[in-house]
Amino acid sequence: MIRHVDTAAAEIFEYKEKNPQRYRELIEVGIKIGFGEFPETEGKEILTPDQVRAKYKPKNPDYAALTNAVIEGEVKESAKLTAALLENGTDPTAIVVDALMPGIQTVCEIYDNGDAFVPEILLANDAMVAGVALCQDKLGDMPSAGRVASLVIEGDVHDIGKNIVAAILRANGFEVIDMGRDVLVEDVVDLVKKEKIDLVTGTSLMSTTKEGLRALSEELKASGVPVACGGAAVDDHFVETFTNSIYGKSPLDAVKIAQAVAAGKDWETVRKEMKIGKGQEQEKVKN
Ligand code: B12
Repeated sequence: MIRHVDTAAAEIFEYKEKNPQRYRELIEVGIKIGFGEFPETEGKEILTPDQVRAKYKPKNPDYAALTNAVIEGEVKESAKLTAALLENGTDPTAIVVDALMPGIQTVCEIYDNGDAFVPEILLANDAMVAGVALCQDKLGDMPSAGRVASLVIEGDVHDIGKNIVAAILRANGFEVIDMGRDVLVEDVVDLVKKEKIDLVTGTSLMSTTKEGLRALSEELKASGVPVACGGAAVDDHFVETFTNSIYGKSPLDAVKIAQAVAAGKDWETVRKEMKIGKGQEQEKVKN
């Protein structure tokens, strides 16, 4: 017996063969509509894998070679090239931000465009993590700049970005308690009660899970521990709809927020400072 769903699936696969670009756009729209968003897709350009590679390729050839090792998921090569850069005295944070991160960003965007598969992301992640681990080892024991708990919010398994944020915070002297992914608000509240924590960083990549960051921030308000919120599903407009929260876009924003909070500033002051910082950057771009 042929059911409606089989017919629909056959048509979808036929469409995928005939017009792969439009197929990808429709899948993306379908997912967003499923999450309650109705995006405008007209005119959105989808880059080819080579164009995505070119977009993220670092100018420095040594960095570019390491980025490429991450893209190809070559764990040993990534470790070898990272070790060589460290031996030359390259700053570990620069290696993570300017060489390892562009690799994973390339693969994720190619995957998002429908031109790569999940195993490729996971291999690239392994290659990135091999490099990040060496950068962290190089830093060794440093006096603690403060204590941060990092997590991906309940219902969300996307932890690649959270791992980068944790690595960059560590590279900048913060002690990071990595709580992992799909983390319950109550578990964070418990941790904050037991341990001395200066800041919590929360990540959400899905529209369905981002509300968890609101719950987390407001639950933690009484403890005086603010939440830095980031990840592709959130922006400053959303984060400013609740208290005890500061929006950050990049891992280096997480460092700025952690430094300000560890210096004793409250979440409202830090939120304002982050906005002013962003305003100045935009002015620079305009000039
Ligand atoms: C990789 C990936 C996966 C992998 C995740 C592997 C892993 N271990 O993380 C796998 C294949 C498992 C996966 C599964 C799913 N995925 Co997925 N996935 C992606 C993808 C392609 C890339 C995400 C990523 O890692 N980006 C790279 C990292 C480095 O970026 P990032 O996380 O944003 O982090 C950066 C910044 O945001 C920032 N940052 C991050 N956290 C924080 C915190 C603070 C405090 C600060 C300051 C900064 C900061 O720093 C990072 C470095 O720059 C995205 C599409 C995309 N291009 O974003 C979809 C995407 C997130 N996935 C999506 C979906 C729908 C799913 C699934 C539901 C699919 C399914 N039907 O099964 C499942 C989710 C299951 C679940 N319950 O979570 C959707 C979400 C749609 C939405 N808006 O809600 C997306 C957007 C794809 C799409 N276009 O539809 N996915």
